[in-house]
Amino acid sequence: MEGYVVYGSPGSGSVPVEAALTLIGARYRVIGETVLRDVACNPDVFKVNPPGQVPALVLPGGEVMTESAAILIWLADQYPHALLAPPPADKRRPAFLRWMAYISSAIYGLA
Ligand SMILES: N[C@@H](CCC(=O)N[C@@H](CS)C(=O)NCC(=O)O)C(=O)O
Repeated sequence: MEGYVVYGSPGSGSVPVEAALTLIGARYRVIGETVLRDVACNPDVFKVNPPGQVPALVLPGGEVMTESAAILIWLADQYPHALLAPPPADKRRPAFLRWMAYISSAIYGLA
């Protein structure tokens, strides 16, 4: 199977995506800048994510996902063996979704 492609930068929101892929045991490669401010100047990023932001994740089938919370929830659901999140029927699931949405919408931007 062809692996994932992560568009990112050290210290950016691509770090948890890379961590999740590592814990899952998935094959992936990273395309990115060593300095976060250069992300906004990287034409490769704009090709996959027109707002020019990372993280962006290219799935093995070619689809592109953006938005950290969406990517992390999707990965957790695709690979339940990695135990990255409570499964959909788990009583802890509502709190998990609540915090994923809150962190990405209310806290991420503060950094
Ligand atoms: N809502 C997005 C925010 C992504 C974001 O702000 N990424 C930053 C890096 S951590 C970025 O790409 N900044 C460059 C820019 O906005 O030009 C998410 O949760 O993934």
